[in-house]
Parts: sequence; C-alpha cells; structure tokens
Amino acid sequence: MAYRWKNDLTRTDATPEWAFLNRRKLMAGAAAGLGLSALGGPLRAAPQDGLDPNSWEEITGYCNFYEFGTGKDDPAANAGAMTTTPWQIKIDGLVDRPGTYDLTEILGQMTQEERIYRFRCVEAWSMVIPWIGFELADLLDMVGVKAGARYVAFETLLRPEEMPGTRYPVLDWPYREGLRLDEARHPLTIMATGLYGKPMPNQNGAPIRLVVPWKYGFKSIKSVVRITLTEEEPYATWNRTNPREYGFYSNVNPKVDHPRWSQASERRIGGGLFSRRQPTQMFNGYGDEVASLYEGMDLATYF
Ligand SMILES: Nc1nc2c(c(=O)[nH]1)N[C@H]1C(S)=C(S)[C@@H](COP(=O)(O)O)O[C@H]1N2
Ligand SMILES: [Mo]
Repeated sequence: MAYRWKNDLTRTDATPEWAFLNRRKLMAGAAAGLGLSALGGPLRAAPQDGLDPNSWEEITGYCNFYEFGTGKDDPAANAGAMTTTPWQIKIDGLVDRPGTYDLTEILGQMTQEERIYRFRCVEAWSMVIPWIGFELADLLDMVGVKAGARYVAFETLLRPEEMPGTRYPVLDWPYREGLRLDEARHPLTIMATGLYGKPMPNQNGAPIRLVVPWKYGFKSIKSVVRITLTEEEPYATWNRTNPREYGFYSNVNPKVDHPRWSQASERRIGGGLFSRRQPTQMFNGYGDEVASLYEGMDLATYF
C-alpha cells in the first residue's frame, strides 16, 4: 500500500538517533551547498520537509501528560517515578479472547515486527516524531473482535502514588479515549512503544501509547492499561470534560475552530527562526489516506 513507504523498516533496522541527527546535518549541508541558508529557506518550507523529525530533546522535553502535572515540562520532571515493568493490558468487551495480557506476550505474538512511523503530531503546535510501534489492527486481530463491536475504548494507568497530577481533580481520572472501530483499524493508527529507535520515554507514554496522526494530540492516549471493544461511543476525557470545545472525533480540521482559538494555523516546535505559524492541513496532511472514513459526515457537526 502506497502510504507504507515511510513505514517499511523493521525494528532491527531502526535508525539510531545519530543517523537522524546526521540527516539533519546532511540536509543543512546540502542547503549550504546550494547557496541557501543552512537553517531555513525553501528546503525546510517544502512539504516533505515537514517530515524532518524534531530533536529528542524537543520531543521528550515539551510534553502533555496531565497525570504528572499540567505544565509542558512537568512530565519530563515527574514521570521518572512511573514503574513500567511489568506492564499488563486488560483487553475486554466484545472480543473473542478477553484477558489481561503482559506487554512482552503481546509483542511476542505480533505477526509483524515493530516499524518506524514518522508522523506529525499537531495541536496549536506541531512536531514530527519518529515513533516505533505496530498497527493497532494487529493487536485487535490477536484478540479477535466480535460482531457488534463499533468502538474501541482506551484507559491510562491510574497510580496516584507515582502520578502526582492525579491527586488533584484536574480531570475525571483515569484518562480515557476512544476511536470508532474503522479508525482504530486504519493502518495509520499505531500503538507506539518507542521513538528514535529507543524504548518509549516515560513522559511520552511508556511503555505503550496510542498514536493517531490525523487527530489532535489529546486523542493519542499514553501509558495504556486497558482496551475495551464497545457497541456504544465510549467516554473520551476531553470530549466529556468540555463537549462544546472537544468533539469525539477531534480530526485535525483548519475549518473548525476551537471556541477559544483558531485551528487554522500551527506553530512548529523547534522551528527556531522559522517557527512562524504555518497553515494547518486537513487531517494533518493525511487526507488521502483517511478522508474516506468520513464520507457523508458533516465534519462541523461531528468535530
Ligand atoms: N494519559 C494521558 N495521555 C495523553 C495526555 C495526558 O494528559 N494523559 N495528553 C495528551 C495530549 S493533550 C497530547 S498533545 C499528547 C502529547 O504527546 P507527547 O507529549 O508525547 O507529544 O498526549 C496526549 N495523551
Ligand atoms: Mo494536547
């Protein structure tokens, strides 16, 4: 399938961090060789350069993980306390083989090896993150989805002694999210287990988190301990906390503004001099792959 071109590496081929950094240097060198500024100019502005990944420091230092505090640097400061081994995921609801699965057992049963996915993450800000992971569809196939299932619900670990943010009623803990089954089965929907060829840093959702690249960042729930197949649309934290501001779908859509800010543009994290706002792309630029999921739906109503 065409869209897999950037996902065709196995874990053993995972590009180590230095290679990504070298690539950045190479690109800068190439730009200099062409007589362009090494840092910016047309090369970085071209659409494919949107896939030049952010640095390890940017990705792991500027995070949202309210279980560890509401500040962008709180997760990096506090998430080290979270114990992630052993890690179990309860899979229940409308599945053939419900149970509590050890993460090592799940990874051992994956038919495909973990791959690299270089996805853009976007909200009012954006980053490009080279995730490692596997398709959620493979996990759903492993447990068998029963007829009648229409949604997939996810839940994050809730362990107040290791998660200082959860001692306050900032959200109705545990953090929960949901997808329609066809969205969950889409090959761009992954369970990520690491980034830059390394195990997932705690602040980014260790040891396993969802990544849905065509939706706003908050759909990509971290540190998942439960996955439930349901018939009804499940509880989704931001949607239920403030339904006027956050819809269940939360597809990236420059034409539907958040009531308190415009979603028409985004600020690239780490863009330096070139961090001026860029226009947000419909479905975060993955429209060719995912627009068909929403055919016939009014996306202003189902936002
Ligand atoms: N459990 C949990 N998952 C979460 C969040 C959170 O607070 N708790 N924040 C979300 C939000 S708002 C964003 S933007 C992304 C950020 O992921 P990153 O910090 O790895 O870039 O995680 C999402 N997943
Ligand atoms: Mo977010």
